[in-house]
Amino acid sequence: MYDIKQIREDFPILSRSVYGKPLVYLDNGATTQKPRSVVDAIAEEYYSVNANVHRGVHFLSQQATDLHEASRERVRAFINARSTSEIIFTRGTTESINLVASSFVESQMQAGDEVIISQMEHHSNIVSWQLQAMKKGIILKVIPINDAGELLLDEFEKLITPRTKIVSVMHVSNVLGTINPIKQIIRIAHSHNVPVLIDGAQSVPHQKIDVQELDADFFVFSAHKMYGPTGIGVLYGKEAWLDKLPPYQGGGEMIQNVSFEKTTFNVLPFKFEAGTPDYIGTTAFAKAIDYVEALGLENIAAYEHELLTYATQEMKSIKGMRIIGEAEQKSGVISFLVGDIHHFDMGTLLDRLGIAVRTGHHCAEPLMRRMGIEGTVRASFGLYNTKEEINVLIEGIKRVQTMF
Ligand code: 7TS
Repeated sequence: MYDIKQIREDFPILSRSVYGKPLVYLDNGATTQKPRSVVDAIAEEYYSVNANVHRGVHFLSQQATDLHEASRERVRAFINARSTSEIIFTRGTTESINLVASSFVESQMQAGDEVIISQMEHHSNIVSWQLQAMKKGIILKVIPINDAGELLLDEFEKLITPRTKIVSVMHVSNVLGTINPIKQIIRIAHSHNVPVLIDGAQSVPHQKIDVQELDADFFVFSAHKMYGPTGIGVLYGKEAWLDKLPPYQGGGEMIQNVSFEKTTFNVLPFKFEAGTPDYIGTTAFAKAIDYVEALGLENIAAYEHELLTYATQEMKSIKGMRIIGEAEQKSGVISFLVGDIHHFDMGTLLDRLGIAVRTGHHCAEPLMRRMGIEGTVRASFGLYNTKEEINVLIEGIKRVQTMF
């Protein structure tokens, strides 16, 4: 049962007001709010368990380690990875991509080799590769999109050459809402023996992910966009690939034996986890997974789709409305511009009405250039949003319009 009233009560922040108006939080693409169970887990572990993990014989350290490793198992089951060796905890999507880009380019690529990304990528999936490309003379190729904001798959296949070593694309666009056909992309890339990294930052909170069914080689996401804590993310990688990649950072936890002459590295997943991990964060992250799984990702997806359909229909009735991103397969993200009202003005005035939306280029400047705009206003939905809130947004947009 999708009891929206109960759900909203689980998120204390949703009942606060902003400028004397009830908060309407529509910036879930940037980060989601946290249910009580997630926040409580953080306090409880600090109050009653806290100790560093993987290194103590004492009781608390064992208990903290058990909680931390149970969270890894929780993540494994959540995305249906084969083994916990394939689940690396990172600081977030950005760090996960940087890890793969750094270790993959270093060990698997030569000058003149190619990486394929897409026109709609978040800067984290552009700049991470660019930084490595500059060092080694790697070429970045870009899958183009159509005006609706969909990847051109025929063009994608044409970009693949014998020098293509990896494809790195987002699952769901944080700007357009487009759900990319990643299963097809992975199939095409694999038919040329090219591995694929999927940036799942905007998909994991909204649909069921099965990394084995997708056959993704790497899959990355952030806890904070799925009702979990900040500072925790995941790099899933197939064991065969992770075994081939060198460590990303050096330090404690990631070693087996160290001498000044030679150091041997720890087994997976610890080889990629240098230093004290955010073991409190991972416990809270597991609670966030419990939360979305209790509701059911299929139910969340269906509910959010209903919100998207309703909001799209209502927004289209506004004069001068231009929706950026009209892909057939779309997630709960609506980017828009109204008449010649600047996105920043629209966002600022909506904020005064208690409505939190994001404005700007959304860390996707190349996409903005492709769409011929500087930025958008973006409303992005989460599992706790309501049609009433969408009505407030629509009325808000109309009110802003009358001011211009
Ligand atoms: N990839 C995608 C598709 C994203 O949407 C984001 C963040 C990231 C990567 C980076 O995630 P992080 O957790 O490492 O920061 N996107 C947004 C957004 O749309 N508004 O604020 C952050």
